[in-house]
Amino acid sequence: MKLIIAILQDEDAGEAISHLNEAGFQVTRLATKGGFLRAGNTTLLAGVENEKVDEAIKIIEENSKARTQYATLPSSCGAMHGFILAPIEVKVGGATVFVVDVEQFHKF
Ligand code: 2BA
Repeated sequence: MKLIIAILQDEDAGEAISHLNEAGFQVTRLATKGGFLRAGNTTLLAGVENEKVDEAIKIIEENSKARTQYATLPSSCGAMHGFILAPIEVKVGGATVFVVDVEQFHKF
C-alpha cells in the first residue's frame, strides 16, 4: 500500500475529491497553508493499493489547474527588512504529489 499526499489549490480540491470518491478512493482532506505564499491550500491523504496509485494520480492531475497568483512578501534581509516589496507573479500548481510506502495500515 502507498500513501498519496497531494497538495492542491483550494479551488480544485472539491472536484478532485468527488472524482476520487466516485472511483472508489477514500480521501482525508486537510486545510493547510503554503510556506511561501502563506495562503490556504488543501492537502489530501489517500491510502491506495499499489496497483491503483497511477489511477489516483491521474484523477488528481486532471482536476488540478495551474494559476497565477500575486504575492506581496515582506523583505527578509538588509536595509529593506520588513518592508513590503512590489507584488511578484507566482505560478501555483497544478498539484504537488508525494507517494510514500505505508509500513502498516490499521482500521479499528
Ligand atoms: P507555497 O509554499 O505557498 O508556494 C506557492 C508557489 O510559490 C509555488 O507553487 C511556487 O511556484 C512558488 N514558490 C514556492 N517557494 C518559492 C521560492 N522559495 N521562491 C520562489 N517561488 C517559490 P507550487 O510549486 O505549485 O507549490 C504549491 C504549494 O505546494 C506550496 O505553496 C506548498 O504548500 C506545496 N509544496 C510545493 N512543493 C513542496 C515541497 N517540496 N514540499 C512540501 N510542500 C510543497
